[in-house]
Amino acid sequence: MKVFPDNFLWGGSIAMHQCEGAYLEDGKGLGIMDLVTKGSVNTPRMMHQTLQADTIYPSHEAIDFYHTYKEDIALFAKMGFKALRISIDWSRIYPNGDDKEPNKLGLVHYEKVIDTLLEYGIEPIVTLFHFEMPVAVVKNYHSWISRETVDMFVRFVETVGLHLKNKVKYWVTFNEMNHMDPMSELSDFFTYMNTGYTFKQLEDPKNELAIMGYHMTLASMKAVEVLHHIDEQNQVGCVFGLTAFYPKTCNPKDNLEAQKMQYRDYYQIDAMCNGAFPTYKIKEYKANGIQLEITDEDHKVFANNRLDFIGLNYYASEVVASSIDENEASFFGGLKNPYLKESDWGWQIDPDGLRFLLDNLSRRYELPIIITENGIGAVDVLENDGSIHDPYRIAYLEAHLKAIQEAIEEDYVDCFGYLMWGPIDLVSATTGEMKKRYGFIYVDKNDDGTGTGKRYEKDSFAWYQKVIESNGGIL
Ligand code: BGP
Repeated sequence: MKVFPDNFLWGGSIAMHQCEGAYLEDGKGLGIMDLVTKGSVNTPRMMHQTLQADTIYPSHEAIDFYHTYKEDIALFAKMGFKALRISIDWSRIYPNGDDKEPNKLGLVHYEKVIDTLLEYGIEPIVTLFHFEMPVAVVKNYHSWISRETVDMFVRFVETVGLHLKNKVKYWVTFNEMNHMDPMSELSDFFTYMNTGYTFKQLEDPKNELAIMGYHMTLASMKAVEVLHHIDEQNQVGCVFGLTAFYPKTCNPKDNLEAQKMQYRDYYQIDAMCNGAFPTYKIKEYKANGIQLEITDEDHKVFANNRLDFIGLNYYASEVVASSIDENEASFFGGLKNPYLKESDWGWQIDPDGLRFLLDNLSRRYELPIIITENGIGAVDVLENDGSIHDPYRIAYLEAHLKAIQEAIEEDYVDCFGYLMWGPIDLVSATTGEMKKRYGFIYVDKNDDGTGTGKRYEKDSFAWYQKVIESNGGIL
């Protein structure tokens, strides 16, 4: 196969609340993801107001990356990674959000992680909000409902941006805030991950979710402003988690439904790339009795801080129809697609959906795009000899990489990197399980907290090494 563009950023993506553990070490404050239980494919994770025994594993220990980062990064380097996307957990830097001074131990820790990456020539890509909000910000400031939270977040971004100046060039403001559209069916758990609130805890969910979505969008754009101000070389993007939606039939009503679902994910990208909060959204809110407070200052922020790139998280596609029979429903509530297979967790595997979205984003915004997450959660078996055979993972990744190559070659998409999700097994965000594994590296940890924590190379490890070495030529 034709090789990928020069300097293509091959690598992986992880989030600290899913791998670090050490949840109260070195002055870290309690984060919203420290208060959730483990779930399963059928049972959503539960949120607690206080710490309970069943919240303790896996998130509080996770894979102990806080202490093992050196060894783990050495393994990423062995695979030939050119880039690693990590997050910086807000609650390690400002444990309460409004602390007078940042927590130095937190800053020093992340600087060491980044120095380790740089020693191996791995480009750090830093996400500033990956569901990692101090619980105190929810309790004392009502999360994103308050504008003070926007200011606190921007101060956190500035602190980190200044501390890591000249070390980090690629920044991601937020991960998947697009699941915050109050006008469509939302997942309660995604709302919690973004805001620390479940639906039940909100007085007027539609209104409050609209305000929070707006404030997060504004916070993202202010973060772009601050990071460009700190260093004009900084490249700042935002990550969106998109699903490709297909109409069930050629009934025009099904097509309208599919388009509606697709557009659901775009209002914040429109805001961040088009220089204004979209008029269609303001009108839609107004028609539903929702009034946003948009100041003159906000208008300026929108006008002057376009993103430098778009990050795309992609896992699956969905089929929708104007009316759905519940028996036909797939994992995400859409319909099962008879042309596709699904993962052990019911996510429909569809590389063409990735090409569809890449082309779509590229034509809408004409910005460089990086795949910031893509992968398959599966049950892996550790054999007695320490090997793990995961041909399903290789097949999934290979098919998606081919789709990206087609998007670059045939649709002229400017895609500058591929960061596979979860290059090392970590705690699943939606279910809290360890057994839903994504990695090239197996971690001997189980859902009940047992296991040695030892790392093993799966078959896909050597495969990805060859992919990177050949710049995609072996695909
Ligand atoms: C994305 C999140 C990640 C990650 C991934 C896989 O939405 O950004 O944090 O976890 O999904 O999902 P899961 O871990 O639930 O399988």
